[in-house]
Amino acid sequence: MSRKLIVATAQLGPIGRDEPRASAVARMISLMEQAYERGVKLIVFPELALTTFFPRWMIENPNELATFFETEMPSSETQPLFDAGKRLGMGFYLGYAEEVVENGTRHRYNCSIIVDEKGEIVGKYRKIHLPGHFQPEDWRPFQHLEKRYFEHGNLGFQVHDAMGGKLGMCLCNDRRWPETFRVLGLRGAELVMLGYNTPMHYPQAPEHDHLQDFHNHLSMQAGAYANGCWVIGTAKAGCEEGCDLIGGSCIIAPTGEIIAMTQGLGDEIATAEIDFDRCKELRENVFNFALHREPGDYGPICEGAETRDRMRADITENSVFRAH
Ligand code: ING
Repeated sequence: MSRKLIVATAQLGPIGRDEPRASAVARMISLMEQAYERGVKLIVFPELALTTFFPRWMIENPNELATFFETEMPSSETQPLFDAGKRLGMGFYLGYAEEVVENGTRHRYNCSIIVDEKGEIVGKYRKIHLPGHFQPEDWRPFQHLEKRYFEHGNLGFQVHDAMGGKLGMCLCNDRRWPETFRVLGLRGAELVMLGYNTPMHYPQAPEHDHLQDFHNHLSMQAGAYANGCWVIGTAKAGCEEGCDLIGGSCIIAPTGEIIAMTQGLGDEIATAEIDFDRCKELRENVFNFALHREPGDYGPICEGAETRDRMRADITENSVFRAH
């Protein structure tokens, strides 16, 4: 029995700093209903899909910063999204800022979940590659304070059996690191879902600004091809609070081909039928890991943790997320 599924990338245009979650949720439900008309069973929303991309600002007031985080999922504000999924028989990937208390300590993560067609959360991921910086830097036209507001994700790269396939997740900057897709591929992912908020302007290397769309697709297409998996990447796009974010939300086949893509920078779906069984065309041949990989020669890929830990200790020492 073939394992085909009609899927959608559900791109969102800008979300205002003061836009209520109910507004973002209503916009996502509208995209779900459009997708339903096309027989979609699984839809992928962006990273931080409930709020504006708040790491672009230094937010001094802890009470204001707290307003960008979800302390429960679903909450009364997000429950309508779960209800719509159940009503439409549609699973979804949702990115949001998570606040949890574990052993009496508050932790904050840039997070995503998979919710199945019955409205059950079947997987959670916490962003591992946090880009940007910890201290605000006034030379920048906008900040990128993910290292300040979020902790390094502690759930690893996992694969979840749901919607008839093996589903993996990551978030935004993760897609630029081949290790992300390779770990998910080694764990059998047949579809990797990810959301992103990617500014067109990269302050440290403005000479690359015109390459942001290319690097976006290059990263995801390479990940799909080298691991024989489908990839759905979904943007929060457009000019959000004065910051231009790229679009280019797309569905990519295990061959690396982009088979569907959004055209604009607003709320928009692009859909396609995927077949999980097509992964075999790569995974049983050119990327037959058991037959062709040479892990004995890959040692350096897993070295360097001590340097990272030293740097991270410094960040945690000064962190704002330490419980007050
Ligand atoms: N955003 C960006 C991303 O990785 C970035 C940060 C932009 C890095 C451009 C490099 C170049 O797409 C997030 N949220 O990770």
